Amino acid sequence: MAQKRNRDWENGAAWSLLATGAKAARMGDDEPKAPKHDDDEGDDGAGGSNATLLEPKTRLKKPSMYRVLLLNDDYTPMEFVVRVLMSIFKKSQSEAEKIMLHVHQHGAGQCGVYTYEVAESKVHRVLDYARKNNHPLQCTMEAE
Ligand code: TYC
Repeated sequence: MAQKRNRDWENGAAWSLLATGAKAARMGDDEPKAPKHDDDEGDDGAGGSNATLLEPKTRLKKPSMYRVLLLNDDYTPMEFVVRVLMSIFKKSQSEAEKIMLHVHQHGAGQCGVYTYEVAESKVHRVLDYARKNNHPLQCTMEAE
């Protein structure tokens, strides 16, 4: 096995990617440590049989997530909003109708949760599509 993934988002632990041979990642061990050598003293580095030159260890941060919201207005047709939800947010017809009605009744509603760039792109696509079709539909994003 070339790599071992340790996914523990729910537990608040670091998201880590370890190369084989690295010392085991321990829960809650978030701070990078200096590479540990088995023989720190007295070795010339030229041929220790089990010397570890590097312990490759890449620690990845859990990405911040953003919810994309649709806002209600009095003019955008319901069918148009459903089409937006299906085409841009990949909702089924029934999910799209449910979200559209929620927005219609409550003033705003969540279309999905994405990383920053994906959320931003979806907001732009909604606004462009609405503007091209002369609808005042508004869409925004906020940190989760
Ligand atoms: N309120 C709109 C209407 O009655 C429908 C609508 C729903 C508009 C959701 C925008 O995000 C929206 N035609």
